[in-house]
Amino acid sequence: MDDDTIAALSTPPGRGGIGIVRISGKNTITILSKIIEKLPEPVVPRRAYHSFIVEKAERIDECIVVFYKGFNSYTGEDLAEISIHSNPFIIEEVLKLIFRNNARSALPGEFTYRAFKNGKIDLIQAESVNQLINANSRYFASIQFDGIDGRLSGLIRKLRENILELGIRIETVIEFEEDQYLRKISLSEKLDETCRILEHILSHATLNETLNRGIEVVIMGKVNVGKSSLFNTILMEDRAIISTTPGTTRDFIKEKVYVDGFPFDIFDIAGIHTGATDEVERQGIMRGYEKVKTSEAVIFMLDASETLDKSDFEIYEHIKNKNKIIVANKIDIVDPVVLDSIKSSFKGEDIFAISAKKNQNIDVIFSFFKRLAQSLQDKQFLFSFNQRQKRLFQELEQRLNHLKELVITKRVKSNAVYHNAEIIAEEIRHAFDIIGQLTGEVSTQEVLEGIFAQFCVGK
Ligand SMILES: Nc1nc2c(ncn2[C@@H]2O[C@H](COP(=O)(O)OP(=O)(O)O)[C@@H](O)[C@H]2O)c(=O)[nH]1
Ligand SMILES: [Mg+2]
Repeated sequence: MDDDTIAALSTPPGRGGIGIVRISGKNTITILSKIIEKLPEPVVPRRAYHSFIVEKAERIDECIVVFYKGFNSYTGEDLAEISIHSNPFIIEEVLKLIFRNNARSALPGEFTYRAFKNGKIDLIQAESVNQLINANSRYFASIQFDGIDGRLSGLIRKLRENILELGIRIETVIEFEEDQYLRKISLSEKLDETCRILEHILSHATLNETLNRGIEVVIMGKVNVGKSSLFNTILMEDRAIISTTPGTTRDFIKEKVYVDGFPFDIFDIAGIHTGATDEVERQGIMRGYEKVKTSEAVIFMLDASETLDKSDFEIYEHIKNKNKIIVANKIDIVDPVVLDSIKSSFKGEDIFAISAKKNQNIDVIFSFFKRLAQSLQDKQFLFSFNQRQKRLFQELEQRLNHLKELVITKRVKSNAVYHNAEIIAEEIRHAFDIIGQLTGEVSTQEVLEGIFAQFCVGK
């Protein structure tokens, strides 16, 4: 099946200036000779040829054809990219014509899968291709691009070399148990170095969902302070129900906004007041606190038109250690004395006066969002993991920590030979196996299929 010649539309389906159809496999050149009106013989790789797609001497569309000779192509095999007009009917006709000439439709991710199979890229890079295509922000896309570029793969190769070296050393110990020379063999330095590489990777990595899904910000405050009004002002639409009856928003509503190209998930939660007797509302409040725990930041809202009460302080206790902005709402109707008293009640905190209803000073919220995005960027995440990679890296960390214990604590001082060498060797083999799973060297067909099935067709 991996021998089949495959074809698919590689640009998004729909109408547009250009659609690119990709063909990959050993029949590529024969197919081109059959469906392209005139192509020189031989076709020069990487040259753009202007011609026409023809079937039985009838022209279907004008095209530009570029041929790539394997191994110097994306997939590593002979590959052609045919640019035609992007119209669903033309594309269907051209694809059917290709399929009639000894090719079949590519499966999701099959082009990238072949690139992986043919050693053009490793699994980490292949996964980055998919994550780049699906990236939701410019920033996230750039991290993925680095993944394709192989920066993470390079470090993993280093880990692999180190672990391999550790393996060789311990196998030597096992093999030549009696030898004097063994006194010189040490694992701890190499192991420390390996741990440092892993630590570097982990400390510069983020789980891509956080940044890609959205930076979560919860609007927090007791009932009727104007949370839903602010939520709507931020979104510039009437999504939340605004009401003068306390406790309208019973659970929470979430919406996405983009600030500086970063996705933010804004949560409008149930109003909070300590005297909430209504069971449903109480649950909403509890869920609000739960949401705050896992969120990136909080907008804590006070009502500047009224004096503070114990609910405000209770909420403050919950959120004071979070990344936050405090806003005093309703400045359009405020008594300046109240605003001053609010400020003096939260000494050391910046309090921004806004009006959610009259859209006054809302800029402070967006500046806050920008600062948040900036602070995330400043953390300089170099890599991003998907769930599969995260699980494997965690497992590797555990294995290496265990190895450290085995190597350091169990070593008998007087005897340089590791008396627990067999266990150490076993643990090193496990670590090595994890590396193989990361790069795809030891992945089963099932695992690979699962990964590439997440791609779209044509990639
Ligand atoms: N004057 C004034 N009223 C506001 C402002 N923001 C909200 N309100 C009013 O306060 C009441 C409660 O607002 P709402 O957004 O539902 O509060 P929530 O319970 O915190 O979600 C409504 O009557 C709003 O019109 C504001 O900036 N100025
Ligand atoms: Mg509300």
